[in-house]
Amino acid sequence: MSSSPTPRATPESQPEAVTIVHTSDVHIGTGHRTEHDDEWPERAIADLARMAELGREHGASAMVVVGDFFDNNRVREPLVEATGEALGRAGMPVVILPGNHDPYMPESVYVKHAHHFPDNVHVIQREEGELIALPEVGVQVWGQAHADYYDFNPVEHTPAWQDGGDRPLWRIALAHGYYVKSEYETKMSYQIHPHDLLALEAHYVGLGHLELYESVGPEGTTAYYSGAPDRSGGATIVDLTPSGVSVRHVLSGVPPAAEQHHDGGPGFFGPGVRRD
Ligand SMILES: [Mn+2]
Repeated sequence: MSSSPTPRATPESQPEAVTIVHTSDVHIGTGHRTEHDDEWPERAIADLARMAELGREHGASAMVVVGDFFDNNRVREPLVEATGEALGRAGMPVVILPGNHDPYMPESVYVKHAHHFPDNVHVIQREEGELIALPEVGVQVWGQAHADYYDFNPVEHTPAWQDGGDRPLWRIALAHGYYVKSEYETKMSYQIHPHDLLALEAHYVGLGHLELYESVGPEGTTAYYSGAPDRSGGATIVDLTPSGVSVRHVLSGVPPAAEQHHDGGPGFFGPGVRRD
């Protein structure tokens, strides 16, 4: 649990308290199963349902999924249909940011099978950034979608935040990439630099690509990797309140899968399993 002051908020513009649930790197379409194999058609969809349930248990009124929701853009339609049903059952708005495994492009799952996504789902489509306002929840969500398989800066641009009028909206930024905190990350694709996080002027930055829960970012930001459901065993709960933003990782009770790496993280260059 941590708490930090919200940036640049004045008392009269302070939104009402809202809780959101943050997950990433669900990797639907790997076909991965476990001994928890009442989980038809695969663990990743059961993980998605569990993350939404954790959100509901902790009072979340929206969910964000920060990249690599699908393992690849060739995921077969029955799985997409099952995913859409699970998203519909989330019972809250869900904002999805496409990542490097599931970039938003004409042949992507998000386009080919768009009709399987229920009305509560909002997919960020634009590489240069897109703002999705959810005034019924009290939040606005911005992110830059991966839109091809090339390297890109997922926080190159800055959001044009809405003032929200009568009901101010919390500012949630999403980014799927590697936070650069040492020389090591400067060798990686999709770099996210400290000064770019600050420039977002967000109350909360939800990150994805690394698969363990972690707080990152310079002072003045509140930025977290949520942890992948199957690696971290849970989801990240974000309480946005007038006295500050507090963030914690909560467990679903289903054990994490055996160690494996979809993308980044320790062992990425070692003998660990990659799925792409
Ligand atoms: Mn990734």
